[in-house]
Amino acid sequence: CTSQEAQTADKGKITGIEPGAGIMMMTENAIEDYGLDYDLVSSSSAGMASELTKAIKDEKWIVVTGWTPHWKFARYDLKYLDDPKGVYGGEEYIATLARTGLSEDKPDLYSILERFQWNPEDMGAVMLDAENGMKPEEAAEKWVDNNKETVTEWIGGVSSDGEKVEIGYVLWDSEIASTNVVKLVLEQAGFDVDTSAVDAGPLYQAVADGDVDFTISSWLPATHKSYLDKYEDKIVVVRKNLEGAKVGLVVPTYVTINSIDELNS
Ligand code: PBE
Repeated sequence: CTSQEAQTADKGKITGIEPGAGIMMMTENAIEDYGLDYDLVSSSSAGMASELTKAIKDEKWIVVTGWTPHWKFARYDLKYLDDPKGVYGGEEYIATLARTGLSEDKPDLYSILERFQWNPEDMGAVMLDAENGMKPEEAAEKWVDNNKETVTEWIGGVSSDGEKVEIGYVLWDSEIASTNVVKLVLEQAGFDVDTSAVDAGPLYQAVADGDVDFTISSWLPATHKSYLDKYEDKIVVVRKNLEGAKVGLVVPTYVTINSIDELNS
C-alpha cells in the first residue's frame, strides 16, 4: 500500500462518539447541509480518542467529532475545520441544570451551584491529568487541593450534615472531570454525594423527572438545544459554569484541508 493510499484510507468516515451526544446530531446535519459523502461512525469518547491516537501514530487521514475543552488539543497538533454554514454554532458554554424545586428543597446545595463556575484551563488541567494516567477522582482531588481559595468561595460557608445529593452526568472526558471536582467540593461541604452516568437523552429526562438533583453537563446554546427545548418547563437553568467551549469537526494539522466544505474534495 503506497503512502498516498494510507493517507486516504479512512476517507469517507467521520469518527464519532456516543450516539446521544449533541455533536453527533450536529454532524448528521453537517453531512446533510454540506452534502458530504461521509458516514458518521458512532463510538464512545474514549473510542474516538484511541482512533485518533492510532491515526496520528501513522499519520493517517482522520476526522473526528471534537470539542474544547479536551486534552487532545494539549497532546496533539489538531485543528477545527471551518464551518462556513455554522452547523456547529459559535462559542458554546456549559451550563448547570437543576430539577424543579431544588432551590426550595436543598437551598444550601443550590447556593453552591449558583456560585460554581470555572474556565477551560481549569477543566483542561483535570482532563489532562486523568488522560496521563491518574484516576479521575485523583485528578479532581489534585485540582481541588491546588485551588483551595476557589473551592472555599464556591462552598460559601455551607456545611451540611450528610444531606443526600444525586448528580447526573455523561461519560464524556470533560464531564467526567467536572463532575468529579464538584462531587469532591460538595463532599467537603458535608454532603453525601452520588453520581450516575447515563446517556445524554436519559440525563435530561432524569433532571426533568427529578431523578437527579442536577447536572453540570449541559452544552449550550447549540449542542444540547434539542434536549433543553424538549424539557424546557421541567428543568431549571441555574447558570453558565464554563464559558469558551466549542464543538466541531477536528483533524490533525497534517490533514491539509481547512474547511468542512473541502471534505469531499
Ligand atoms: N460533547 C462533550 C458533548 C457535550 C460535552 C461535546 C461531546 C455533546 O456533543 O453532546
